[in-house]
Amino acid sequence: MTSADLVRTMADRLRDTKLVVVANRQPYVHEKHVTERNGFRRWVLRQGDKVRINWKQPASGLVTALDPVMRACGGTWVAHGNGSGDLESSDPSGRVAVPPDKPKYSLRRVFLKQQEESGYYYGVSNNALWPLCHIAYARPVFNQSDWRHYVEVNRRFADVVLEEIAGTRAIVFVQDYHYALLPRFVKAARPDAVVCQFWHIPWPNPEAFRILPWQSEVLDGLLGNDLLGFHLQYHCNNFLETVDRTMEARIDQETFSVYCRGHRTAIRPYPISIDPSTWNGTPPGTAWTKEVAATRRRLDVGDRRIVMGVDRLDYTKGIPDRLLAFDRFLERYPEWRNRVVLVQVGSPTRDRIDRYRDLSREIGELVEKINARHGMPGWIPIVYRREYHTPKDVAALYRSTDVCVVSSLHDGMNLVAKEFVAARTDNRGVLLLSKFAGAAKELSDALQVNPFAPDEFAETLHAALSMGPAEAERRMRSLRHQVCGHTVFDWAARVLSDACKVADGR
Ligand code: GDG
Repeated sequence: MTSADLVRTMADRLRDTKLVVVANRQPYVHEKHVTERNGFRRWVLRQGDKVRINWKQPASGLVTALDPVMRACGGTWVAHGNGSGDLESSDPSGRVAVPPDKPKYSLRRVFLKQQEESGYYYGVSNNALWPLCHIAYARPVFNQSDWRHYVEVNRRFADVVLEEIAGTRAIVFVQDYHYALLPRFVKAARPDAVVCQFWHIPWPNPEAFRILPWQSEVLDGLLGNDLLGFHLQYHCNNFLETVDRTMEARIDQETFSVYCRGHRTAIRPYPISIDPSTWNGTPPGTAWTKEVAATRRRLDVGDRRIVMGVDRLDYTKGIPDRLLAFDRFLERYPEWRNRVVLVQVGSPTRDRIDRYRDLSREIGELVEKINARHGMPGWIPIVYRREYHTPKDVAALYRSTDVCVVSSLHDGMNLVAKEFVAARTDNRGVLLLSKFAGAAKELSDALQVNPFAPDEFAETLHAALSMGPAEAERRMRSLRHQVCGHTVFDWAARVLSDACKVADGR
């Protein structure tokens, strides 16, 4: 399904219903840049300085998935305004039309105090719920003061949603673990509104979940939804089992529903995807060849083979495991020395949390160590770029690489795997994919690997680099068939159609 198909499918159904998306992440961030008279950049303003406000799209799977949907359907996206130029670029109530260069929908920014952001976003969301839901052996941190901010911020966002849907039929589509309590708050004030939520990360088994001090509050909040979606049936099963063990609720295994306090919540799998048309713009031919040549020159890799990873610098993505596997691969297969380069693109993220800073340090040290161990004059085995890349650069990297490695220790879905496949209109390139990424379920023609097992990982790298062109092409064709046939618009149409069915039943 394309964006136009989604508009056709949903426009009629949503005609008299307002769509409101709630997500921590905003789809467009405005940043202030201060330029001194002599052209240098500074952050403290002085007289005579020029302030420019630029906007960009943040690196996020969620934004990648939902912005095309909102551009297609219209409505309002409620999000945390965290950019240095957000306040100035919004109206007094925090609204701004987006995309800024071609407005299609409204962004309503909620501005938070530093302690609120600290407790709700860094504390509960990313230092408690994120490690709790990912089995990546990082211990969750639970602070009562963070929890108080989480409750307050959920309440603030719920109030803004209620303002946005006042006097109108509405479908409220809540994103992720930052808003486990909001559905109940909205539902209590507006029982007629359809509230649905998509949980973009895995749901753990009940044993892992039961250490959460606020488990009843979180589950009660989520059961305020009419519809709750996860990427995989497996995550839905974990959720139902968790509710069964924790709450006074009736589980209907036939319809995958929970009945609690007289309200029904349907639990459904909706594997998320991407918009292939944003990745397959360059057809094989002259432009492609030029782009690849320019990318190779920029990376200074000569004519060596490229193995590549593109990730947010998150400990669930298995980046150190990938580097260690590459180290072992070079040790075992010295014939590949000077013939291959691992390009690792790491976009900094959540760097106010110690564990993320530690990870960044660990990756930097590992890269240095491995390069020192194997490198030789004229060959640096690992090229590490710790910075945000533009979407155009990411696409060029996908097209230039021989092997794309996604080695998540645990991942709800993983969109990089799907983007890489979508970008390969030449039907070349090999995808090496962790068994523990949700995407592994659909992308069975990828070479699958257990990232916790360095020997197996090193062997799979060797298999990927040694794969013959016919087999690589057969696999890539099949992967492309899967990804291009199940787009983010199919995902959105399925969730929103199910939400509309709930609305029709009212
Ligand atoms: C969650 C779940 C689920 C990365 N670096 C740059 C950049 N990226 C983009 C990639 C991709 C996205 O970020 C990352 O996708 P993931 O799927 O790995 O997402 P998470 O952020 O962990 O998100 C995940 C997803 O939600 C959707 O439900 O798949 O399992 O954890 O789009 O391209 N983009 C740009 N520059 C970078 O440097 N432009």
